[in-house]
Amino acid sequence: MSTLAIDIGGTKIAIGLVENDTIVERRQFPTPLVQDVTAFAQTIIDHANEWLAASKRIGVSTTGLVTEQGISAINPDTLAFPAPFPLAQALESMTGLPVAMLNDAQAAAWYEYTNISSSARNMAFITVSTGVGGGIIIDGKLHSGASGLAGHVGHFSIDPHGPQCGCGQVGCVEAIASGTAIKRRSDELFNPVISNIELFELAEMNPQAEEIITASAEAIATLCCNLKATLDLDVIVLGGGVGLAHGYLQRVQRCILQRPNAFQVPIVAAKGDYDACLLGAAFQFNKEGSR
Ligand code: BMX
Ligand code: ZN
Repeated sequence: MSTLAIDIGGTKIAIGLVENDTIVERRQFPTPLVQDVTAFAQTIIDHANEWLAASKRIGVSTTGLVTEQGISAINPDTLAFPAPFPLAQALESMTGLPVAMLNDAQAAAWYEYTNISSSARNMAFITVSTGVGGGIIIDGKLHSGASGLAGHVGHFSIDPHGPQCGCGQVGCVEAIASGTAIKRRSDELFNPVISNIELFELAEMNPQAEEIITASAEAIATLCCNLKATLDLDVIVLGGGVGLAHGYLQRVQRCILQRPNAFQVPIVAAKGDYDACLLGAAFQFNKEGSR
């Protein structure tokens, strides 16, 4: 059965035609303004137009808190949904196809869990991208909580003197470690400004660039150890543009190894690579998974 998969991130939207858990067609485009839900849905449909006839259903994974009423922002700096943004309803009425929707990292967590090559029962997926998102699997089940908020681990406040987060707290992991936070610090240091990809390349010979990336990796390591202490996880899966950048996972691993044994947790790269959230968008229809 063909599924039109849509992954809405703070920076880009990826869409794909997914058959048997494989992406057979894929494209991406910058995330448009989130104001008018019909216009937003129309932009997505326009990009997916030639795949619609083949699609039997639509799976969406999106940044933000997903409820029956729509999508809302926990951190409007990541994507400022005018809450609640009824995108599933709009897509359903405009295409006539059934639509299912989950938070992006929750969707990826479920996909990654059913594809992990171990007997893990308790797992977290963490994406380090525009924001820092998370999805939690407890005893083999996706745990989204009564309001859908569970897994928003980017908003663990870990430093009372840290930077302000768009969610209203101070010192959130997201405000320290996300691609947005990295870019903000990098822009303060480098003139002319450089991209995060250039920052990672520069880090090999520039200690200031390395320091910015290490601060991010340290915050993610703290998050991993906090999650281990809270949920006794078997493994953590890392994804996202920053999470999968060259050498980032190794930096997080090195920081974790400096913590007490009890809080150490294995960390692996997402099987779905940069498309873990897109695959998760389609995979949410497999409620029982394959394990
Ligand atoms: C934010 C939050 C999460 C999301 C995470 C990663 C919003 C709009 N988003 O913490 O719901 O999972 O960012 O999002 O509040 P991404 O856009 O970086 O993939
Ligand atoms: Zn926050």
